Amino acid sequence: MKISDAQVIITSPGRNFVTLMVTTDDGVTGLGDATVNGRELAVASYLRDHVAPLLIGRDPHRIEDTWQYLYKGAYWRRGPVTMAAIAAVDMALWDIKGKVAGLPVYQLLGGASRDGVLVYCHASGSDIPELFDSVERHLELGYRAVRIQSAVPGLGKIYGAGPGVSSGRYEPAGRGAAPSEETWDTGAYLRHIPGVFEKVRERFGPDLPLLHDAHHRLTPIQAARLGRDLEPYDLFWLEDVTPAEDQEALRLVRQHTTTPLAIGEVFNSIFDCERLIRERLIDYIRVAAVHAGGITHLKRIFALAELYGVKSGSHGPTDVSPVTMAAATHLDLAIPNFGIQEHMRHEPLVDEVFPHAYRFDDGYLHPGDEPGLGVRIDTERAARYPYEPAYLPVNRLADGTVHDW
Ligand code: GCO
Ligand code: MG
Repeated sequence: MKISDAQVIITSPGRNFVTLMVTTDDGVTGLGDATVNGRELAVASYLRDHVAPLLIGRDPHRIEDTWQYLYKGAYWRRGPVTMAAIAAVDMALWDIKGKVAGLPVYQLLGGASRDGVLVYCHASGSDIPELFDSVERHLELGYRAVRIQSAVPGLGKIYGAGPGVSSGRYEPAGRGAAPSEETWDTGAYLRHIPGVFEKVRERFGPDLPLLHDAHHRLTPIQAARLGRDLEPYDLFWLEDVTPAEDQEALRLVRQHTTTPLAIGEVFNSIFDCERLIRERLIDYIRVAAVHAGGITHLKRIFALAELYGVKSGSHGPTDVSPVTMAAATHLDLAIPNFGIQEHMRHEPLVDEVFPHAYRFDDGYLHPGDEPGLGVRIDTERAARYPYEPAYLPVNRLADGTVHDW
């Protein structure tokens, strides 16, 4: 069996997705996600111009060898563009292997270690009543763990929460020729958030697992203070407190708080989180299959994490395609150290372009039992939604300084 074709499909059913479709000479197809939010065409070119020609004629069953060939063979290693391109090839080859074997990918990964994959949803509001409504709506849908984001008085719209943002549907941030800009004030944020959690705990009780994302906006000592201030509200995790490239920052945070820490959605490789895991500076590693080298590389990261008692918490926002959600769900079901899975619902239009076997039921996702990853792409529908430039917002302080987020 040989790979005979590799096509890049760009579609924008409400937001942009880059998909690799690999076809074998037997007519088996596999799908991989290559979407890097706001930088989509860079990965599309990497795949089209530099990777697709190398795939033709290769044995699709040699997943590990292909991964090493693309990673070591390029000489230029790591980074979101390279690793998303490798991830797309990797997912497509796992998909093909599953289809040829007649087995869902989780069976190839060792079989189910649990009955379903616990997920958390996004609740947010511009004030407390709006936030409560958002939490209630998600509980009615069956969610058993909720990420809480809130607007901050005095600040305008901030990413993930704010006036006009309802029920976590804040993506995409802006479609147009340039990113929108937001204004940030860490002091106002640190003063406001603990009170929000106090009210959420009063209203929803002590048992509901609550999460919060600080979007890399804090210094280590500010993050330590937030972790400490949130201790009475017993968070499941506090996410991305400091800029992710500074692994050492988490040590200081760790020394000051018992609030569990999660990080990793912008990591691309095991080398980005090796120290965090080995030195037990985090509790959850949040890598995404698409941005960190696919199923093959995530397996490796989660296996390292298992040795140190760190659990998985894969990134699953609406800017990764259903192909990544499927890859994550197969892994989540199989690995021993699964923690939780992020689940932001895609718009119905996205699910129409990418019909999928994974399903949400009563707070859990299950990848389904279709051979392979269990996701298809309706290429005719996909073609109806051409690429549109879209960016994530840029964050500035009141004096105009560009700030982390
Ligand atoms: C999350 C994330 C997302 C990212 C987005 C960037 O925890 O879901 O922080 O909202 O900001 O994926 O493209
Ligand atoms: Mg996040």
